[in-house]
Amino acid sequence: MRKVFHDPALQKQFDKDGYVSLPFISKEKVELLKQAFFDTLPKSGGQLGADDVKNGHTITYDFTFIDKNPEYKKLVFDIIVKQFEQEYNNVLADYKPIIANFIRKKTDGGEVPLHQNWAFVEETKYTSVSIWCPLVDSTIENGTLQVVPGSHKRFGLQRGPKVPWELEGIKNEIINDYLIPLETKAGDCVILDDSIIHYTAINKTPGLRLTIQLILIPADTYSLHYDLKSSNDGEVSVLEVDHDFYMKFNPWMQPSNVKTIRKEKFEFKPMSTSQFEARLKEPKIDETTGLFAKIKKLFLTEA
Ligand SMILES: O=C(O)CCC(=O)C(=O)O
Repeated sequence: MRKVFHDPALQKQFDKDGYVSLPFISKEKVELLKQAFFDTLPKSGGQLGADDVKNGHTITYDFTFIDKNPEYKKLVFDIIVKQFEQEYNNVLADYKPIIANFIRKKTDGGEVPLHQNWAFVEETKYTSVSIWCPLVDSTIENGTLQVVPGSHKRFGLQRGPKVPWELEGIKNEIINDYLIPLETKAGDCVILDDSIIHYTAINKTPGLRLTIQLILIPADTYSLHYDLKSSNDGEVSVLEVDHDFYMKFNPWMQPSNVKTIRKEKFEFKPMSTSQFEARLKEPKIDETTGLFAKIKKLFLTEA
């Protein structure tokens, strides 16, 4: 498995839990980025809303990614990468950024439903990460990040905007019984495996709750995107995409002009809570494939 961190201690903790928390940017950068969020807002094209998306569901979250103006998305990406670059190069083992978000929760709003981030790389060999860095102290009251520790690389391996999620039916049970909140000071960060199960609640405070998410992939691999045309197809397309694709793309759009790497069989198998519980204790997908797993298996058989 390709490593994520320079530091073996961070790598070990990340392999076990699916995330690590650490100090990240200076107070000056926190202020600069907060200012940049408000300064650039006039260039925003507005968020996609219920009228723009097919199923008409209300969108409860406010992410740069679903802004209508690709130029604004690019601007935000450049600003965030410029401020984060030195810090992530110090910590991550040769990673490149592909998507950047400001995420804002206004008072009494901003819930981000329980989810795993999309798959961005071949996850049996590589790991994509999100650097989640709040620009104000992030607390349980204002809707901090909550994760299911150890849930990375175990669930929903074919993840994309239109692919149904095997845990959809047990979301409430997971929210009630398995999450732990990661209260995080402004400028500190959580680096998470994009396959970890996570959630953020509404902001119950009068104050602003503003955070950054920067998604990065190993510099030596391509970025992929899982696309499902229709749920009765029985297969998903794995597309090769890049940073530029994501600047123009939104979750309700049909991808076009992109290379198909392969098609994979897709079977929707909703999980029960007991299956979920059992899967949490089983090996991760990167422990069950590849040479490393074969060697481990050999040792186990011979022991
Ligand atoms: O900060 C939030 O509210 C959502 C964060 C999130 O879902 C992510 O970074 O993937």
